[in-house]
Amino acid sequence: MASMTQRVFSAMQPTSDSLQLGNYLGALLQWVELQDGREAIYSVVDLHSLTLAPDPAVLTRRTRVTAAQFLAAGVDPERSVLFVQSHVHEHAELAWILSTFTGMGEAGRMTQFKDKSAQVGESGTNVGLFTYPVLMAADILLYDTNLVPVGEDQRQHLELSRDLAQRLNARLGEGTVVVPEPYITKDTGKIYDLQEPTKKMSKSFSSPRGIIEILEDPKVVAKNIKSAATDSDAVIAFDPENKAGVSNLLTIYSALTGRAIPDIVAEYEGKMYGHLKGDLAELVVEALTPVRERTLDWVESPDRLDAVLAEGAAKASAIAKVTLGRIYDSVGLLPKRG
Ligand code: AQP
Repeated sequence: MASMTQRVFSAMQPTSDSLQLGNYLGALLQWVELQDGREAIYSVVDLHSLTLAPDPAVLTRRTRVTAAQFLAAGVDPERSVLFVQSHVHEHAELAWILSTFTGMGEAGRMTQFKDKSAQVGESGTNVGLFTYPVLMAADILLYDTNLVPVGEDQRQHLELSRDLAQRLNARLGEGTVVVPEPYITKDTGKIYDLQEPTKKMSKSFSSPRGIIEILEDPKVVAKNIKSAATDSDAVIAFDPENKAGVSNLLTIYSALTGRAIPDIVAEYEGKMYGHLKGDLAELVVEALTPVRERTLDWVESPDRLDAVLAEGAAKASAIAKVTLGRIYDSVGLLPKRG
């Protein structure tokens, strides 16, 4: 059953040619940190990304480049399992079982479905987009996961995963699955769009000037930070409600330097927004440049990258097979002989 060491699971979709700063600060840095002393399993969830109807060749390319960015940011294949979701068929199978435990009403309350379906319109809204959180619950429960490091936008989906785990245990017997806990950082759990600082930064939905992409040309990164939307009262203060733009910049500054926000505010007292933006642009470029360079190295060695993913899929499959078998038995599916 559940392993003695705490198990961590998280994933990202290959929905862009580059991850964005929110993915990096809100999730990826925690993935790297949680590798210490725990059993970490990370995935590129390509099945999820099919909900946005990607071009097939683009999806293949993005799957590799997403995995490359995980490695470049510090996911260590010697210590963690890194794999592509579609390489482990148990994810789709468990999602079916979990969908029979999910109420229509509770799935319909997911705010990300409402947001994404509004963004893609009626013609782009498919059933997969609606059942997305059920597949996400399957991703997590398959690995007897204790801890799930994600950004704030995934909190509601994680609640559903917990509810489903508790429901399975209540109906099928305690210990059928492990109930996962969210791991969401308070400060960087939500990094905002630079042009619309009340919306989260997003790979698929932010505008080119609202986003910081990890793999972007450093000149564009700097330009986007320097032209970030701020208010007109020209006072550097942390006040997310009334000064969303500058507060977002201060959050990023603090995350990259490890310095407390009041400290940074004190340093910039009486200075112009331009000062803060110029310094932050340098900090962001400095932090992202090595990640970009290491990603390009991995992308240039697709065989090496595919070998890491193949090894990860074999390790993930070995765990997933056992969990799914246990759940199949619990729900009463007739065991296959021979
Ligand atoms: N702006 C953000 N601030 C902090 N964390 C964030 N995450 C995403 N945006 C921010 C976290 O990064 C991981 C990415 O998960 P995903 O690829 O499944 O997609 P998502 O949550 O929907 O993120 P995106 O970047 O907005 O992707 P698209 O555009 O494809 O929907 C998660 O842990 C998420 O919380």
